[in-house]
Amino acid sequence: MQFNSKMIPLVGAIALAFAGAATAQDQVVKIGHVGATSGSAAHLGKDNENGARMAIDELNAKGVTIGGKKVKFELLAEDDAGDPRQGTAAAQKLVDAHVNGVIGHLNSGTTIPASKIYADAGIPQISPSATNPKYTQQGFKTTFRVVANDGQLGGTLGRYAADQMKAKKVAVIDDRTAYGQGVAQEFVKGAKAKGVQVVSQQYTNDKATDFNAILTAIKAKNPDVVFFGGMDAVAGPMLRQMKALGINAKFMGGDGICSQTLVQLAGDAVGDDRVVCAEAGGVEDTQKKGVDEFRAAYKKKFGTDVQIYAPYVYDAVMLMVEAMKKAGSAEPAKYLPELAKTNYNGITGKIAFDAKGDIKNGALTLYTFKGGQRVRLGVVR
Ligand code: ABU
Repeated sequence: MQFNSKMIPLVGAIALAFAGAATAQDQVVKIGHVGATSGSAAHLGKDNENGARMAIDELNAKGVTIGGKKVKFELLAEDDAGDPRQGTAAAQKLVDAHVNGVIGHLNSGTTIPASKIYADAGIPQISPSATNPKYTQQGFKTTFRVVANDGQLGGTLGRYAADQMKAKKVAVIDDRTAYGQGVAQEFVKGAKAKGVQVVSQQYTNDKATDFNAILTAIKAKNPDVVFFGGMDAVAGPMLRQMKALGINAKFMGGDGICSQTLVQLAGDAVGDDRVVCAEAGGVEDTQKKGVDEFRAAYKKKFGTDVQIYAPYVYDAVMLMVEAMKKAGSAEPAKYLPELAKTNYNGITGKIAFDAKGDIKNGALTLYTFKGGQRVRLGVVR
């Protein structure tokens, strides 16, 4: 058969069809991702998953060689709905699929039980958002985290309430999840150490919508600040109900409430400078340009804004692949020692791990909301 110019569109179409696919010689490296992509935290789970997809697509477009072989990355994305049982089922599914590494899960309540499954299988896991300290305190060699933990989050917010917001009396609510309970406890410790009085401690759950009883009890104590350990899906309606009850206290929470979505959920009850929250990563002025570029590229690709942790997920994938490149292998046992020695300059900053797998010198970024926008107050270490 003679090649002629009429065949060019056909050749082009075939080339395009194969451009993103692995060739017979390519080594396939499977990266698992797990987050709650259904349920009330679906916007956050999807945000994390999109961060992983950004990294994987970029790596495949650029072309990566590991141990002399061209590699094609595949993202195996699972939904755990924020439920611990579904979290362990998703983890087992990824282990059975022989993933080379896992990024996730979104929630502490799923990340912690899943981490035993990955550890038993020797598969490295990097959490980009689960902040409960227990995750990295279990003695597993496979657990890593690229954000600060609840000790830093809650403690810093407790001290901030005393020092900057001049709070004398605080009320505390948590949603009884591993994250909500943990961050609230740390807030209490931080605030009490500064002489702040905890006038009311109340409990809800991560699916609750009616807070009338607990807010009425809190109103009677007239706190300066209400701290909520939980997620934005619950914090939004809670803020609305605080407003309806005439509770004018400031409102604080950890990273789980620190999304732009809080504004949609709370409406004008979010107020100006009323809410203070913290993201468990510190984007310094010098990194802001890189993160802003990431946000713009993310919006172009997915048609939506970054919620909270997509940039951290992106960095987690990239540093995992760097460890594979350094080891010359994507085999978990071979690249795990390189992962533990990570010294990576990501878009979210410098990432190195301590002996437990937590980020060294972890930082927080404090935010408030003004005019319906999340506004950065500063980075705290
Ligand atoms: N860190 C807030 C959201 C995820 C979690 O730790 O449960």
